[in-house]
Amino acid sequence: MSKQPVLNAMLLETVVSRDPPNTDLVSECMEYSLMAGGKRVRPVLCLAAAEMFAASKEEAEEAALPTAIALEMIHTMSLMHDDLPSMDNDDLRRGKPTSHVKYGEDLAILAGDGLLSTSFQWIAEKTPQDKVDPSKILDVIARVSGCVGAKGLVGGQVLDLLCEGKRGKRDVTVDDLKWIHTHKTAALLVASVACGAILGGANEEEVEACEKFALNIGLAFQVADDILDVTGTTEDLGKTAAKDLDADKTTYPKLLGLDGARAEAVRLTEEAKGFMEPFGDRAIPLLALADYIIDRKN
Ligand code: GRG
Repeated sequence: MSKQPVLNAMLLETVVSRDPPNTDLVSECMEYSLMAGGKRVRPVLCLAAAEMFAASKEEAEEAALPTAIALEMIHTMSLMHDDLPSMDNDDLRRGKPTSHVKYGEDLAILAGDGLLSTSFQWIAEKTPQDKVDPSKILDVIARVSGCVGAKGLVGGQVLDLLCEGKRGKRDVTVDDLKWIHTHKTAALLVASVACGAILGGANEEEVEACEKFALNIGLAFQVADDILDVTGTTEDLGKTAAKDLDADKTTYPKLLGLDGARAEAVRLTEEAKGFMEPFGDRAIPLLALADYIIDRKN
């Protein structure tokens, strides 16, 4: 992911204005969480989609970088809130103490809220209105906010909590699992690719093709995540002892078996690639990202 240095520098910029310097704990917590080693999948997808339609890489970056950064801020805050004691109650993320373990639950909630609001501020203030039609910027804001709410990440998280038995036991079906992941994981990936495409200059039909591609890779992403949880890798199935198939959480390997889950990830990715056929070679970066999503090691 060669875009990481640019993305990391800009993410840092979103929180550098500490006031008063070095004592602003909420900014410190935002920075800690943003810089804790994420793969930056969502901003990279956004920029790759923009590049597919823009006249040049430079134009794509200029138009889409603020939105790419905003998407990573939202992703980060969703992880911070997901880790909280009232949610998944995780102490570690990416091998480091979670935000609430390091800064306390109060600050982790507030820093997450800070990231969410700053994300929209970045799209609105930093997207160059002389280069991108303001109606497109509004469309992007509507899509990003829509994918966060009750019909997006928040809704997916709620069904996930219910399925984990947080409000009483219930049987979990493959359809439940698909709904959770469509909203909790895929929705942000769909917004990332669609917004990148819009900012790069795609027309409605092209944006729709991008959405279909991203929905499939979003679901494949989660299947791959479930496989990684069990095996530590998305490859080597059968070589690594299955750790966790009986744990409380319902996962694709648990419902489909490890080989079934791997086959589903490959099927979803191949279907995703089909939606990119009209774009020929211009889609190569997005196709490579689709492969990365199911072959990644973390
Ligand atoms: C966004 C307002 C708002 C609330 C959030 C807590 C919550 C509601 C939603 C949970 C969303 C969640 C944690 C989804 C899981 C998504 C996922 C697969 C995360 C892992 O993504 P990677 O592998 O992470 O891209 P890195 O560590 O690389 O950044």
